[in-house]
Amino acid sequence: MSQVLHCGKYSLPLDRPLLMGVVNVTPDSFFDGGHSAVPAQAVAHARRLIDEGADIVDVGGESTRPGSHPVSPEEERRRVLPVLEALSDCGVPVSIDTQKPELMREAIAAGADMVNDVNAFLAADALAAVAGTSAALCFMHKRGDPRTMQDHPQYDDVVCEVREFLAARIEAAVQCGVARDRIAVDPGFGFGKTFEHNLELLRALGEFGGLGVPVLVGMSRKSMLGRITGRDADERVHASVAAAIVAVEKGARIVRVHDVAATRDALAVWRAVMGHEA
Ligand code: HH2
Repeated sequence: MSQVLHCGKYSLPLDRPLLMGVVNVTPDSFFDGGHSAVPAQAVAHARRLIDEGADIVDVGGESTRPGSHPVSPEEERRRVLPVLEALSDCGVPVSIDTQKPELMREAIAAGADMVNDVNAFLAADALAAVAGTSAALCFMHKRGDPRTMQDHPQYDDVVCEVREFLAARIEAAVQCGVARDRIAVDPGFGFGKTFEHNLELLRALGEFGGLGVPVLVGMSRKSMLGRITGRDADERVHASVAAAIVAVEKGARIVRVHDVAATRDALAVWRAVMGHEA
């Protein structure tokens, strides 16, 4: 695997776990909906996460929580473009979390360094929108769409099926001219998976290392952690930090989190114990 992830204007070293801080410019995200719904609030939140140690900030204008409804392209654009423009000089790569090819293009023109697509660039034109740029691509696995994805998801072998899907998406990107050192993959915790599927994927995360690109994991505040702890999303910080550490221990190179400061401190302890420099 490459030792760096090429990400627009940046090259991110992969020899230590990277923190991707979540910035949801939405009224309805499952945890932080409404906290940063106005662009100025979202920019301030992103800058706070960067001060806390975020290596990447991931800006999204459409909730993908189970049961959510899609937003129009105009509305998504209105939410995120001013935020991306304001963050273009923020000092860390800015990622756009979108499934819409047109917005991918506009976001990159506005300064985005990475495109994080929970639909794995399956929309017509999505790969073409990003391939010819220098932006990094994160391919996430999901089954179904947010409205129905948690209605009895079924797999014969969830680990094998998710891994093969991601391997095929990497090859599709490479065929379009995307260098492997611009690619990250994500098993997509909570996206068309039962609680048991999520745990199976986490236990087997090491098997995704063979894909040859960095693995990104997002479990922060998600309902699988509520199921384990019995706590609501606003009380899941400790569980989220624990999940991030387990993911890194199992080989994740990037963790997508709402709580950057807490996760950064926990990762610093983990790195010290593992004999890495602080
Ligand atoms: N999870 C969410 C959104 N984007 N992207 C990747 N690569 N991996 C994830 O696990 C992932 C993601 C959902 O979390 P959040 O953005 O906090 O909530 P919402 O979709 O309700 O805005």
